[in-house]
Amino acid sequence: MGLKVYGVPMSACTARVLACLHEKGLEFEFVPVNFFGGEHKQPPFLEKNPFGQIPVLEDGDLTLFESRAITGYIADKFKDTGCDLIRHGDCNKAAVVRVWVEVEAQQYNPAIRPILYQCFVVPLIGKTSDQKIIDESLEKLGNVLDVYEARLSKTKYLAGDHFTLADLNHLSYTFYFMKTPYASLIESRPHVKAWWEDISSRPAFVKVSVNMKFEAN
Ligand code: GS8
Repeated sequence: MGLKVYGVPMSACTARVLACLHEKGLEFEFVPVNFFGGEHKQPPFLEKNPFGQIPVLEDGDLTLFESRAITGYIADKFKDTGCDLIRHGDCNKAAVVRVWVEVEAQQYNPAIRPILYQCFVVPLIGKTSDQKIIDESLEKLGNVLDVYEARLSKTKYLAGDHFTLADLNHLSYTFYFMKTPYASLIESRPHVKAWWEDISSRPAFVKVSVNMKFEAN
């Protein structure tokens, strides 16, 4: 019984998990969910994730949801395969990785997610984007990116001089953000821009991003 991912390739949270699996060079089965048909809200899928969201990972008898918990699990379980995404050999370095994993989840994600929702999802369901939400979120995101700019002027990656789970967890939302009219928030900060160009060109993510096909309105 191998690894199974349930999701949709264009979904950013699914892409986060796929990027991690490819980074580790792991074999897995991808099980497409009929998202637009509402399969994730039906009982068989709700047994895997009672919140009715993709992605889900199955590893034998273990079923996991929440993409960041899944990437953390993959990084822990397969720590000796591919690059060590949590710096397991050094407790202090691992703690710094976990700090920046939390920064992505607690600071970056709440700022960037509403912008992506307004630019990609709202037009898809035939509604008009709310520019006030976008503007407020852009301001929040700019403040977070100022911290990143200062950090990345000292270290190549967020948790130090090695690519880690902290960087990986940023990939899929930032990929879609760069397709919005607001990409200058990244491009105008030289260290953030260099970091983005570096992490987004990693072969594992390139493999995933070719299937991320949402278009911004
Ligand atoms: C969010 C998953 C999510 O929003 C995670 O896995 O990181 N915190 C969770 N999934 C969306 C698809 S976009 O990637 C989803 O399933 N939405 C349907 C819904 O919320 O009803």
